[in-house]
Amino acid sequence: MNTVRLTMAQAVVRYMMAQKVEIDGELKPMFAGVWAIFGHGNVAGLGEALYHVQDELPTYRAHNEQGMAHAAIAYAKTLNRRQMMACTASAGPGSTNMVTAAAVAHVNRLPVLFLPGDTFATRMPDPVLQQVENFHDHTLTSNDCFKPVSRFFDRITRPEQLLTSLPQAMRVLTDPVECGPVTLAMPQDVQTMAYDYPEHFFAEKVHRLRRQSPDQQELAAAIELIRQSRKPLVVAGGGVHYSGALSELDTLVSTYHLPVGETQAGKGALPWDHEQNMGTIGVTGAASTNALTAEADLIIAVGTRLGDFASGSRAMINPDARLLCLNVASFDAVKHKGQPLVGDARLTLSQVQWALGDWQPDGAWIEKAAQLRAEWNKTVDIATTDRGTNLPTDAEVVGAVNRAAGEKDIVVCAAGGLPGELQKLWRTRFDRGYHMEYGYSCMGYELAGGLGTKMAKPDSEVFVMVGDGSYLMLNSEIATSVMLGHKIIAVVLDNRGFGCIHRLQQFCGGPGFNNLLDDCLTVEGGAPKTDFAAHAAALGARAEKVNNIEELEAALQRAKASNVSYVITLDTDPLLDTKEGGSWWDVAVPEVSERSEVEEARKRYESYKARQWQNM
Ligand SMILES: Cc1ncc(C[n+]2csc(CCOP(=O)(O)OP(=O)(O)O)c2C)c(N)n1
Ligand SMILES: [Mg+2]
Repeated sequence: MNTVRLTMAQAVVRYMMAQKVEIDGELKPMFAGVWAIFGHGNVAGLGEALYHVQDELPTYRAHNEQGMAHAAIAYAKTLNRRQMMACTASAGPGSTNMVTAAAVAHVNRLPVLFLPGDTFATRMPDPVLQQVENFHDHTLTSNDCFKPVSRFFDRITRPEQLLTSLPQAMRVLTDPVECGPVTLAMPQDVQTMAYDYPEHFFAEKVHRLRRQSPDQQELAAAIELIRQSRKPLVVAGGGVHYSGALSELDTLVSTYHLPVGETQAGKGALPWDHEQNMGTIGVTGAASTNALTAEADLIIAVGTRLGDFASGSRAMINPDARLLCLNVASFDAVKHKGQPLVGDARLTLSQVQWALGDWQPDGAWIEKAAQLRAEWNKTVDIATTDRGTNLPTDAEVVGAVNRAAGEKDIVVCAAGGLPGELQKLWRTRFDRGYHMEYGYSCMGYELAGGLGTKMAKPDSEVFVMVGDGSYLMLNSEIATSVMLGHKIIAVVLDNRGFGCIHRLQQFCGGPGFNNLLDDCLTVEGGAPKTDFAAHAAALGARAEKVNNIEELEAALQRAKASNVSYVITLDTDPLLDTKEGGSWWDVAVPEVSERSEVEEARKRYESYKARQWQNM
């Protein structure tokens, strides 16, 4: 057998470069690049290996490990999980900085290859700098924190273990059911150890999306269920995108006049103005879709995890409704009181289409849906119109950014009040035009996620909408976007605090406490006013502050003309959000309190819990 003598780190890199993906008949590299922040845990091993292959597999230097992993996650999401990136960090803090990002990837089912440096396998120099030294278990290192948030975890303690570990890693990264983060912990000494690897291990490997056909019995039962329905509603989740089932969904819902509600991850599955698109569903959903959800006799959930935001914490769904769960993962297909239909969305939707024959929902249901949809579209028009005040609402800002966005442009967001406003109000005809990380809703995803999105779609303008809280939590990848020349446009909505949590606190009967900066412990005179424009400019971006929506519209044009990342900041109202649409969200309220407001909130809470119980 022909062999090649490589270090373990060199072998990992060479294997990564051999992985290809076929997209629309074209072969592309599976790994578009490696994000790296070096330290003693990876600079000599992986660092040396990456240095020699820069032309083929670029290494990107970031400023924060969590941020770079957010960029990798956003890249994979934008490309529907078909291409991805790896992230390597030094042993200890560099690597544990990526644990939160691994959780983001895990909950959103997005592939990232994490290569954290690890302490010496030989343990000869122990304890090394940044080794946590677990007192009771010597096999534990800080990288064990990745275990609960990785779909596959291994620690490579001998170079030949790659021969069996890397194929498993690739299986998980490319499998539509298992897909998620993979962590291969890399002890720094083992990274540098040489081994005679068989040449064939590095032969080009082409990955193609595995499409699972539905089981014919499950399909027959599903068809039966649909044929019995008079008032059906389809829920489109992220799985519709990942399966590339857009046109199959369109054909099915157009043929049978099925109203569709989109989840946060599903938004964009149909163009916003498609006749069957009722708007979004759930806690931050459209009034139209939510009214239909409360009345539908059948919910056909396609490719969704059915999280609380989609189901209105279960209190919104008609308790007498049946639920059909079409999902590639049986894990998701059995949720709620669902009847499972396990299979790839694209294949299964077209098989459902063929089998339904001449069935149609009730005419009155179709009419009702059309009417509710028209009403909701008017509501959105009004909410996003500039009212000319000096302290605009998030909704007015969403309107301005949406008007500035072209057909192929993308909005990116993750946490705060904005995800709710955007889910209700943002309009796109581009299937990947709405990029919301609302599985983990991780503050600090936004700016770094915008960078990864831009790297995946360089021809699209990427608008990052971010609150002052999220901006201050993680903004360092603005500097990376400038350094790499991947331009993002960020709009910072400064309402001087955690506006959405303040509103939630009030809804739960609490007084303003520790959310808005004015309600926090500060020095006399209050918290300093952050100059976001000056901050972004200091990181190398172009930046300006505007005072109202009119000025924002003009600034957005300057931002579009810029070839460098551009940050626009404006003061916004912390108290006002869009009241129309939406539904209850289960956030537990204290059973006893000295505050009468809390007791009232508890009573309201219990009434919703009773409704939720009907759907358990
Ligand atoms: C990492 C992280 N920490 C805490 C939270 C809980 N949380 C959700 S939104 C929010 C406030 C966000 O503030 P900002 O970005 O200013 O948006 P706003 O609520 O003002 O719209 C907090 C603390 C979170 N989602 N992520
Ligand atoms: Mg805020």
